Amino acid sequence: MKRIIAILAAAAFLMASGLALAKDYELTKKAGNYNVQINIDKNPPVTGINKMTVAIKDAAGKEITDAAVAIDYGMPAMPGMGAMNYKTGASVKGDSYQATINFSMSGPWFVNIKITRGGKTQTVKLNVDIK
Ligand SMILES: [Cu+2]
Repeated sequence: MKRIIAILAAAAFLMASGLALAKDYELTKKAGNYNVQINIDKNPPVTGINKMTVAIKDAAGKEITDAAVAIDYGMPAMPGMGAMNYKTGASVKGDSYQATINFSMSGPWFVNIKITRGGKTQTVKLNVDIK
């Protein structure tokens, strides 16, 4: 009996610590020749301020830090609410780009990350469900 309780306690502890270690929202997408890794500091992303990190690598795996990165995000029109559209820039910090995104309400949002480099723009499109 004691043994069973010990096993149950160990299992509960492992589950609790697994929740505590829940990872950032993370996603990798391709845009042209680039591999783009997107992280959001909240998982799931929440209403209000969320910090987004965008890491861009070329086909050879080299980090790209000389692009201009802009983010368009918003929500299409829904009953009782017109379409919402916001823009923000992302600035280089170390090997990646950082942006602050303010989701003003819960629900489905689109996020378009525009990467301009050498006169060409590639866009990464994602949909996030804001809690
Ligand atoms: Cu809405």
